Amino acid sequence: MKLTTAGESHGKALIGIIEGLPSNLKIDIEEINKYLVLRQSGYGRGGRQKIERDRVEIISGVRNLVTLGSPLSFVIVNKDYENWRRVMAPEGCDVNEKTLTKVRPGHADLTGLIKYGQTDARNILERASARETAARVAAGTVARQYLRNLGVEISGYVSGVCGERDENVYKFKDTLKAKEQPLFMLNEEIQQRAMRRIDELKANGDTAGGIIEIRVKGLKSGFGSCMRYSEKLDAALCSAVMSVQAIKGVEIGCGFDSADIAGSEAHDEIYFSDGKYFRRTNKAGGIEGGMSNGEEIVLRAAMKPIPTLMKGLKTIDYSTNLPAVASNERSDVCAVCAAEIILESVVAFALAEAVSLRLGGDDMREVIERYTSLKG
Ligand code: EPS
Repeated sequence: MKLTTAGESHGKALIGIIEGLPSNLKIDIEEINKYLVLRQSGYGRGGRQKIERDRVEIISGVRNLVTLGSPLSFVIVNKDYENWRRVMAPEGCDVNEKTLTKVRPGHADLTGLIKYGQTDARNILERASARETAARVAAGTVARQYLRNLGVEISGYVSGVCGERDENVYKFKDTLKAKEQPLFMLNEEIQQRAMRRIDELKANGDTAGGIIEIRVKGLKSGFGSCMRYSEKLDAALCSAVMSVQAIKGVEIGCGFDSADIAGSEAHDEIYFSDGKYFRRTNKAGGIEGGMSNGEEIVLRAAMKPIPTLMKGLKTIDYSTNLPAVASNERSDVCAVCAAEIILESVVAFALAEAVSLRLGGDDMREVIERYTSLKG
């Protein structure tokens, strides 16, 4: 299974092509739209989200809401394009308007300018922008529907915003309520503090990052590989998560904490009962030896604060190399809820890839049969 995305932030549309889906997978378009709306939500989002009303249009690969086995392609139109046509139109436009040379520290602007031989960072930021993640949410929701046929569910919540951390341990079913909350947090007191922190940062022209926890329930053991490093499941998940704009760290299970504890405390002892292997703890986060072990997958990621600050950081003007204040027009103060939805989506896609690598299958019924017959 493979996903290609295309599209500029203020261009005509975002596009995705998913290759390798089996036939006979039922597609729920309203669920894709639900996740697109959720990606736009959350406390701390900026003005752009008032313009966009993301909805997917499937172009190919599906007939009467069922996949054909051919590439599934889709479009999400950028409503803001109408305001940007005169500076973004591929058919011809004014490239001297809306230029950006006061490069933003933390964004792709400066490195992209040098690498791609450009003089206007507009030609970099339009693609580097996190707007691209709308396409990954649409594709990830298709992957979620594929996994649901196998009994695999994905959830998650925000466990920290700018230092306001929730260290409580939650059950999978508790995490399902997170999206009803303004910051997708599960502890009301911490959420209130986090919202106040966002308000303070906004008033100061600043931005916030956060921590997101993703959970996967119901995946049988043996997905990934201990034989080929390139197919290790933890590596695939971490790669997918790190490919999301603004993610700077990721851990599975105990992650960084496991470096500080003894081996006797760091591993999950194994038991057998009623014909099944099980553990009473899950410090491994559901992955051992690069393979799923049948326990819940637990993954945490750190999102840095958004690099477009209304107060502007010190930088240089690329057109003169003289000192300047970084460009800003509008920005999200905190997009940690968006990141939560995006991470669920990229995790879903990476898992669907791992399942399809092991089980193959041209027809969804074949995939279900093969999955059901696995011991794990
Ligand atoms: C982004 C800048 C902002 C964000 C954008 C990512 O867009 P604009 O420049 O139009 O205000 O809102 O994210 C989205 C548009 C989105 O849909 O997530 C950036 O520079 O990365």
